[in-house]
Amino acid sequence: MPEIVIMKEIRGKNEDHAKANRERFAEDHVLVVNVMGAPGAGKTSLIMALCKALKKTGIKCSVIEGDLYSTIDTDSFISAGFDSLQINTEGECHIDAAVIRQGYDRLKCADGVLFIENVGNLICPAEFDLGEDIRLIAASVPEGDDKPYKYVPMYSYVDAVVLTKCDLKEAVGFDTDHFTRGLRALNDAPVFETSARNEEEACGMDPVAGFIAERYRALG
Ligand SMILES: Nc1nc2c(ncn2[C@@H]2O[C@H](COP(=O)(O)OP(=O)(O)OP(=O)(O)O)[C@@H](O)[C@H]2O)c(=O)[nH]1
Ligand SMILES: [Mg+2]
Ligand SMILES: [Zn+2]
Repeated sequence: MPEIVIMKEIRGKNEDHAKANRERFAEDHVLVVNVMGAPGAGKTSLIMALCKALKKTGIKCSVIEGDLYSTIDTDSFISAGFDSLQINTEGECHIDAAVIRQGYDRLKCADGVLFIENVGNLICPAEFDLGEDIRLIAASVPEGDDKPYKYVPMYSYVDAVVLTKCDLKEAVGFDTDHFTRGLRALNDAPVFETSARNEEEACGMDPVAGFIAERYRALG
């Protein structure tokens, strides 16, 4: 049974907790990647593929999972041999910096990459700095190529965009140029195209893992 932290309330100002987190992550030589996206966008599948790719390059990965209820995603990471801890928000549609600190203090993440899978939601996770180094959105192609035009705060907030489920591009008529034009009106985050339907067919992961590994090595 994985350890679960229940998120109760926001204690104090989120920005103060985020600042303290950022200092602590830097002291511990931990690169933190906040993975956001809609429910079912493929966040867990993406993080799993990235953990495996980074492990091959000798980088240790841990995962904090944020969900309203259940330990389904944490169970997957523990089964795959990665340290993982579950936060259950019991109704809240985002996680905040204070609860991340509680989870972080229970995981031994030093000298590695920590992925945080945020609650599936394209709105308020963009209002809660967690103290992370990289804000990454998993944008699945079945959601449609118009999302940067509609979910402007989220698409303005991110440092990297990973298009997921690219195996479904043709089936759903996803126009990458239209998507990218909408994104470019907001920011210049790199866009990666991936598919993680199953392990054998996972593709496009190495450039994303390379982007994260480069940032990790830049910590010194
Ligand atoms: N076709 C296809 N399906 C995918 C891909 N990645 C994930 N899926 C499927 O999409 C569903 C959701 O994937 P998850 O990785 O659990 O998505 P999530 O964003 O973590 O979901 P929540 O945590 O519930 O919000 C699962 O049925 C996956 O098998 C992909 O690249 N291609
Ligand atoms: Mg998930
Ligand atoms: Zn919320």
